Amino acid sequence: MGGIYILIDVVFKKSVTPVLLLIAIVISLYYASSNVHAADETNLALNPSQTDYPQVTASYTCGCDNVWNVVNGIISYTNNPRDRWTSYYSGSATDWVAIDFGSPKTFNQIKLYIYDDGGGVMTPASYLIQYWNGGNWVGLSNQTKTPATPQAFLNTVDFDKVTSSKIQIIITHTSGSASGLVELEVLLHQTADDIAASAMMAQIEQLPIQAAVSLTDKPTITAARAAYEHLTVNQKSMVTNLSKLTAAEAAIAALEEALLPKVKDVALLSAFSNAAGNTITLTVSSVLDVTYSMQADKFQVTANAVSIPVTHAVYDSTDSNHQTIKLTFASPVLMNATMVTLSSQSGAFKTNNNEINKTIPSRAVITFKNLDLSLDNRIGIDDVVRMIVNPALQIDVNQDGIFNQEDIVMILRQISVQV
Ligand SMILES: [Ca+2]
Ligand SMILES: [Ca+2]
Ligand SMILES: [Ca+2]
Repeated sequence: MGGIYILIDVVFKKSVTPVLLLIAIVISLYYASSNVHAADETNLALNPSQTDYPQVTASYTCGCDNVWNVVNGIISYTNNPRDRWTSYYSGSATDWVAIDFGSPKTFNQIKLYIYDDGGGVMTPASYLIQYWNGGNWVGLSNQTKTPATPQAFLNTVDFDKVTSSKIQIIITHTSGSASGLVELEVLLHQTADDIAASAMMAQIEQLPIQAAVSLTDKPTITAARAAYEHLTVNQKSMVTNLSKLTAAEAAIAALEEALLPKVKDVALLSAFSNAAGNTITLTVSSVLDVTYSMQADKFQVTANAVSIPVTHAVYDSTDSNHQTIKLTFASPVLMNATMVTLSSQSGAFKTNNNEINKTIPSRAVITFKNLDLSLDNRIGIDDVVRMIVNPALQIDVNQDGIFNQEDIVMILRQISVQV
């Protein structure tokens, strides 16, 4: 605290011997050290300029003193400099000194530097501190006065943190004497735990709100959690905005969850085997994720009740819609098959909106032999016409329950590619 003088020769007004001088130095060192605030403890009452806020007033001030002396940052109990407010000649049993901060301030400690000249100005009988709650003057909660009864020099009052724009100190004078104050300090006194908890809360406050969290915030959120876990139990109990951290963590968990593939039904629109009998072409209802490694062993094919191992499952690069899968076999195993079924397990393929197929139960694959109704080893328009006109021959390709234009279009595609 720059600018503070600790001069206590008033205590030793009589002849100051070298021993008393030594005592005076020791005492002044004691008061100097007890007056050191933690770096972040600002005296909220300080106003050496005597203008604007904080503003200090009193019920009465001796004409020889100045009430602004109690907020000037100087602590001098001597006449050099003369630095005090006194109620000398007020004639009242009590007087008050009030500080108006001009705006709400948060504090939990007040220090009174009491002037006592051992004569006309004595340590008060008692003092009462109140804060303005916007409508009334009210007492401070959980006050601890050190010392319990007033004494000359420093008196410290600790209490629960309060936010207020004004305080007043009502002083009851010692009978027959006036009271005096050299300085009044209003502080937000912080313990090491307070400082640790405040730093943690500031770190949490920097986090984005839940709705604004993105995955790039994860390192910041993880760091905040690590810092919180590093606190002691007592420090943790003082962190009042932990819910913001847990909300940010929940947001990260939700974003990461959204990245995981969802298992969804993906409709299989058509399944045709080719004339050569070595390929089944599957068309699915969704656009495929071509970066996903398809799982050939998750497709099961049986031909005339015999299980056929699928050698490869590949994306059909000729399909610009990216909805076609080709299953290939080492030999023309399906060439003459008429009863081919296909099933697949979940995870066989993935769509580009991050959906993995659910298990597809056994369904018929339409073989070359199923379509070559004219038995001439080619699929021609005559085969298709024959199917259209004979309901018994119609194939519901997409298995949606009806045979209609959609099915016919898919069958017509077999003509061009498999003649
Ligand atoms: Ca002062
Ligand atoms: Ca034919
Ligand atoms: Ca259909």
